[in-house]
Amino acid sequence: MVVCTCFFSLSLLLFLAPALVQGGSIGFCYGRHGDNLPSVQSVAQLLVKESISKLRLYDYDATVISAFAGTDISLIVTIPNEELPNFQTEQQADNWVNSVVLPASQTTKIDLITVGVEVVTLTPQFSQQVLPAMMNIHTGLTKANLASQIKVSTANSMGVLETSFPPSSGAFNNSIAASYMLPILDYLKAIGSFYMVNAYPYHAYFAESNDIALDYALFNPKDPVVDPITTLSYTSLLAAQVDAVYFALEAMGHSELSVLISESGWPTKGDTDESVANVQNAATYNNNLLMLVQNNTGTPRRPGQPLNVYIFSLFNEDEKTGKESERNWGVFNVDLTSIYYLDIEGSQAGAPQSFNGTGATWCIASPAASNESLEAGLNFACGEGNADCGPIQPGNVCYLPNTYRSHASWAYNSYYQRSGDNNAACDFGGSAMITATDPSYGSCIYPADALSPSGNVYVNNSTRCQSNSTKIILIIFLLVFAL
Ligand SMILES: *[C@@H]1O[C@H](CO)[C@@H](O)[C@H](O)[C@H]1NC(C)=O
Ligand SMILES: *[C@@H]1O[C@H](CO)[C@@H](O)[C@H](O)[C@H]1NC(C)=O
Ligand SMILES: *[C@@H]1O[C@H](CO)[C@@H](O)[C@H](O)[C@H]1NC(C)=O
Ligand SMILES: *[C@@H]1O[C@H](CO)[C@@H](O)[C@H](O)[C@H]1NC(C)=O
Ligand SMILES: *[C@@H]1O[C@H](CO)[C@@H](O)[C@H](O)[C@H]1NC(C)=O
Ligand SMILES: *[C@@H]1O[C@H](CO)[C@@H](O)[C@H](O)[C@H]1NC(C)=O
Ligand SMILES: CC(=O)N[C@H]1CO[C@H](CO)[C@@H](O)[C@@H]1O
Repeated sequence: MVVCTCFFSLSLLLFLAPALVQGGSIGFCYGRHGDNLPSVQSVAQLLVKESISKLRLYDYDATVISAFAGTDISLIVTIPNEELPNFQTEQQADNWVNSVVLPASQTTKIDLITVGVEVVTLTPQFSQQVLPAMMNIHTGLTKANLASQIKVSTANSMGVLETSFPPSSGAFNNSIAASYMLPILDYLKAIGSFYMVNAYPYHAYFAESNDIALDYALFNPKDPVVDPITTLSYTSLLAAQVDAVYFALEAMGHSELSVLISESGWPTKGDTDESVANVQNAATYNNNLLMLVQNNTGTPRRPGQPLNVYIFSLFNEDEKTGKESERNWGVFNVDLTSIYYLDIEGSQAGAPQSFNGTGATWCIASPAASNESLEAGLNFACGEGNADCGPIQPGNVCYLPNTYRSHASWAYNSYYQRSGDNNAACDFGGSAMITATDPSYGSCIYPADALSPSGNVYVNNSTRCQSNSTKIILIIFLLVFAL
């Protein structure tokens, strides 16, 4: 059938795409404030399996670092804020470099050392110790011949900006601009390092939900926000935040610095006043964030400049305090299955170009599930689960491909939709996962939940192929661009 042909050629093209799109990188943050977290060794295996090659640690624990020895995973390690006083002399920093970094660097890739995290906003009492510690550590790395491979920086929150909207008004808080920020920026320039920012559209949206559209926070470009001064058009709050930082850097005479997004993400669960913290929005945000990186579009102020992003976070952290959302930023369950589908390699054939956060969710077989668990889940769903398993019977529209994964996905989704999208109904012994990507293919149209906007999900044949053609134009564009 015509429909099928256009989909198959589409997938072939999409598989080529990731290799052509180069520049930006995607990593994960590995927060460990949990009492139920998997072993570091199994985390290393998970990253290898998921082709995740960058990881940000929040300390410099030697046993954690060594779990990544011999892998292609490169690490960011961190000097925690309260340890900054221990790095105030060259001798102290040399000792640390020689006892921690140098031995680890023989077997483990280390990219960068973060000297304090959000120090001015979280622990201002240590502010004056950040730059001396950065200098001493960089000097120690130089003596150990490691300075060319390991950069040194410090991570800031968006809170160091006095203004961030419109992006062109981006400026550092006056009370720290000259005294704190400028000397650090001068030093970052001198050593060729990045400006690191933890950027959370979730927090900005949560603080100002009257003024910020959820679609905009989730990268859905329906109503772009135009900067009245530059007339640059923003389709996402994250891009606006990053550009506000670029404008602030420019205002300090540091347009040469590159921004590294050292944290960003979206929580899957929150308190009752945090209803936008849910699996659907988290899947939407993070998949669109990945697409922004893979698209290589950069930001309006820095078009085409590769974005390097660390997604916060690998796991939920049950020992964190504060609002419910604080404990629920994870992408993976502690049993290492995914909480939701994340297109880490950008190879997802047939995915919509942009997820709509207020749109639908589906339940499908987890890529990690064994045939045995899928068979058991399938038998349950089609048996006592009462799922609609007609379409996967021989000769019917969803019979092919005749695999456990494909049949289980259909049956799981049917069961999930009939349960009214209850997250608990998408489990099947851990062999199932929720996704915000429509799993439909050809004439096999997966039903979606009641939340889904009509036309977006229950598409008929002609609308499916319209979306193919836009996708193909995108791919052709990327091919031309790559040449
Ligand atoms: C700027 O920093 C000062 C001192 O830390 C703080 O009191 C003030 O609220 C900050 N201003 C903004 C707009 O964040
Ligand atoms: C996303 O879906 C919601 C709910 O149907 C709709 O109101 C909104 O316009 C959609 N956004 C985009 C960008 O399509
Ligand atoms: C990626 O690029 C496509 C085509 O330019 C665009 O439609 C889509 O919105 C972009 N997605 C993101 C998240 O930037
Ligand atoms: C799982 O089953 C599919 C057929 O449904 C088969 O192609 C595949 O090889 C099986 N995988 C394993 C690991 O046995
Ligand atoms: C299919 O979608 C097109 C475009 O939205 C619409 O004009 C047409 O009536 C639809 N056909 C059916 C059978 O629903
Ligand atoms: C798609 O087209 C095929 C062949 O024309 C038809 O059998 C099928 O019912 C259509 N599916 C939908 C969802 O309209
Ligand atoms: C660009 C492209 O090949 N689009 C195709 C998508 O599917 C429709 C319906 O089969 C075709 O007519 C288009 O040519």
